[in-house]
Amino acid sequence: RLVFTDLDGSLLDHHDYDWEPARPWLNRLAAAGVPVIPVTSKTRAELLPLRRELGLEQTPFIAENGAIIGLPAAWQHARLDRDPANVDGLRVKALGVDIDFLTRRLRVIRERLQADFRCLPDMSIEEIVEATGLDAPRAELARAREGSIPLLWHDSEAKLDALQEMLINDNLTLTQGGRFWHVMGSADKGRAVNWLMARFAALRGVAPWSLGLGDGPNDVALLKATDAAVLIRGVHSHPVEIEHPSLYRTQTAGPRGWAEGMEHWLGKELS
Ligand code: 2M8
Ligand code: MG
Ligand code: MG
Repeated sequence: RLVFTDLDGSLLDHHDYDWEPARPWLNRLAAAGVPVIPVTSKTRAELLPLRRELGLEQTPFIAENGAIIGLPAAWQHARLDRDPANVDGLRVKALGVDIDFLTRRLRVIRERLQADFRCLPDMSIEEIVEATGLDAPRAELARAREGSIPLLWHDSEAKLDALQEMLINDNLTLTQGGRFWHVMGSADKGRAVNWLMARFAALRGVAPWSLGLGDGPNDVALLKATDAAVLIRGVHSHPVEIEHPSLYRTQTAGPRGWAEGMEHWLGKELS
């Protein structure tokens, strides 16, 4: 069994990033040996302290909306991973495109569209703190992008459609997070989840049973990739549209909804 989970607005509260209500379930899953795999818009740099805090250092992670995958030692494969591991023992896979390419493309698109939007790497620490409620050190880590660029959109719907059209034409992807729009290569959370399930199968010889949890439009691909899914009540203005044969919608939001979804799918089994 594998649990794939979004962070912001799901395991972590949308406003203050608290995860206390999910703690008992994280402990239960750890005791049962069920890996909890973060699947997030956050950067690898943001995940390093967070994984420590959440007790998820032994599990892989998916960062930057599916552009980056991090594999701890137990998830590395002698034949499939040929590049050397990082100093921290992690192996990092990039499924998207080079960040410099993305930066350049967005610059050109801004010129052509004359659109008003602000890219997170161009924002000051104060602006990021103001927009997200992160503290300054965490805001700094959010700026360390490797495969995706979050942006705040200040222009019309029509121009947003035009942006999307230009991105698709360049084989790039646009997806919506809690506060930002995110631009990346042809990566998404679902592809990265499938990649990790294939890795699990390569290591263990069996496909895993998987549970996915998320709250936003950028989690639809993640939820669709898993056997059972939890759509956590969000703070989003428009409802998330998804069809899934085994979907549970929570009554509560954030980490409370996360625990509610866990109880629904695994409550009996891990009692
Ligand atoms: C951004 O991601 C969230 C995901 O829902 C958003 O779009 O609102 C990213 O910049 C991420 O790196 C950062 O940690 C997060 C903080 O709220 O915002
Ligand atoms: Mg979210
Ligand atoms: Mg997210």
